[in-house]
Amino acid sequence: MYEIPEVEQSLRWPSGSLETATFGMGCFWGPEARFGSLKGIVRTRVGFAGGTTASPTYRSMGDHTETVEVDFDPELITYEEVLRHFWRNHYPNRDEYKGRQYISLLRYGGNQQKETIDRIKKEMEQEMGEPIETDIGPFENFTWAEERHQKYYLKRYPRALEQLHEFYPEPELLVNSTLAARLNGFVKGFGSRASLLAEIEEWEMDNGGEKKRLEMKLRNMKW
Ligand code: MHO
Repeated sequence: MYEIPEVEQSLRWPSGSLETATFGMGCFWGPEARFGSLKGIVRTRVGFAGGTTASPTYRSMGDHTETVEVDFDPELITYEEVLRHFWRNHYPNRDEYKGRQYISLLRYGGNQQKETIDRIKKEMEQEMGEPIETDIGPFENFTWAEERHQKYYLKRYPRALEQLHEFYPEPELLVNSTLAARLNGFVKGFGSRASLLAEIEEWEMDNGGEKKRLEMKLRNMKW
């Protein structure tokens, strides 16, 4: 599965079993930051989904769409709430001005998610006052985008990355880090240092020492 950074391994999420949401809402850099800042979102990653082209890459994604995947704890944020954030933060009926690269896309991971989508879509159509044209279908595949696109906004801060290297020595560990997901949102203007410190304070971790390490890292971070 996903390799979790050592410093976050004892973090326990209340529901004990995470759910995944898969969606595209334009360039994937922004939504990864936005969702990464939400309480209950545990991990984020960006990639390509929704098409048939084999081994998509950023330069040749074929019929795939720029997609974000988030693992979330349904006790802290429900799929309903994720969907409302999704539809309220992009316009789902834009032209396919670059083929399928930037279309509004939802992929569901089972019948329960599908039913929730049907229900919240109706609610959002009322709110928007027009029919929603999001491309909706069952999850089939998701290919991770190249390293440089993961936590894209955080990558603009090489000095901070250097300080995070101790916790996340491999690129994949940074992708799978909850703290890095929050920081990627933070540098984009989502959430504040104070709100993040308050959240970490609430995190349930077996080992108090590791929580201290996370807090110290954040307190001492030089941007
Ligand atoms: N090429 C656009 C969007 C990038 S997004 C990963 C830009 O540079 O802003 O498609």
